[in-house]
Amino acid sequence: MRRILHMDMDAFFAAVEELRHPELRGKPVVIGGDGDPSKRGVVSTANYEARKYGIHSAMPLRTAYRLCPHVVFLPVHYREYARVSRIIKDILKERGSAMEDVGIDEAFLDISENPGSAEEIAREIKDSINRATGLTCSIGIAPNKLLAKLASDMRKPDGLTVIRPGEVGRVLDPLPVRKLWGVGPKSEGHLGKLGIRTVGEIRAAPLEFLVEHFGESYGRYLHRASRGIDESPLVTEWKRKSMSREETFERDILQWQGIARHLAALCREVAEDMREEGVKGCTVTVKVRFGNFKTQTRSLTLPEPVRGVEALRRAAFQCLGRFDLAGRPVRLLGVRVSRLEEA
Ligand code: TTP
Ligand code: MG
Repeated sequence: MRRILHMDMDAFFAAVEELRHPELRGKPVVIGGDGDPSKRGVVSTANYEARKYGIHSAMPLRTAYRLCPHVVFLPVHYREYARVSRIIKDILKERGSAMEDVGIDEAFLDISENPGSAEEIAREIKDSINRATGLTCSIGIAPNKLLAKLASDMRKPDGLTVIRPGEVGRVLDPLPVRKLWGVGPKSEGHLGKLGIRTVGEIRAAPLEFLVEHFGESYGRYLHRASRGIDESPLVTEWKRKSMSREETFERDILQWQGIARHLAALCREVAEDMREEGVKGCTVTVKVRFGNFKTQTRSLTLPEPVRGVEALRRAAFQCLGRFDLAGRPVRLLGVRVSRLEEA
């Protein structure tokens, strides 16, 4: 049984500013843009005091001011947040578990092999982060990434939530569909028109119905996600890298056949590299540099990771088809596979 931990800092930018300016404690604070609501700009984050007025990330600063004129507005000091973020990530890395670095204030850890109960491990991490930075975070622990991320969001701020395999239905069913990773405002609208507002209602829908309305890949995803099923691996740092080959030609190539031959050869080389490294990857990118040094790329992300030369070549030629090659000599050609995972 896998045990995945998700950590998310509470009101991160605002919390760092409150540390730097203790006089802000207890006041509603908004971080965003130049910190001047009369200028253009959006809210990066609001502390929990300010959220009580309905202020949230991505809202125009002007709107935030209208909702609560006595909010304290501060500009974004990104370098300071990045510095604190590094301290937090180092604490997580020190534990020696595989880590996926998700964003400035978020990470997944695979704690399947760690001794101790989920609660003990989470407490230790929360305490270490708090001692080192003075900040609080929320932690979720569950059998996979999908559920761990949901769990960390359930009791914010300073939360600790464990979802055990037997509780998945009870926890997921009442949640609004938007809480599921991968359900944005568009899908939420589409689901709503079909009378589906909660995760439980997605779960009650037959697979065929979901596939009919959302397509094969996303329909299947919804079917699985609504049951709390997610086998996606952690994307740790080494897996983040890509495998690529490129070739600069002695003479620019104008003939499509020539370009196609070189592209096929590059695909064979990349596929061979991937086989040796034991990896597969979802995103295929083709790079073309033209005779005038103008460089363009076209990418394709596949629902299933590619590994063998055949699948890679098919994807690469789809990318090639999206360049306007007519009458333009090609100087360099490259193929890259990224979003790698273990094969
Ligand atoms: P979040 O973790 O989404 O938000 P948060 O940490 O401020 O609050 P919560 O307690 O709900 O986790 O994002 C982390 C930081 O990323 C946030 O402090 C500011 C920044 N951010 C933006 O700049 N723009 C955005 O739209 C969002 C969502 C976040
Ligand atoms: Mg956060």
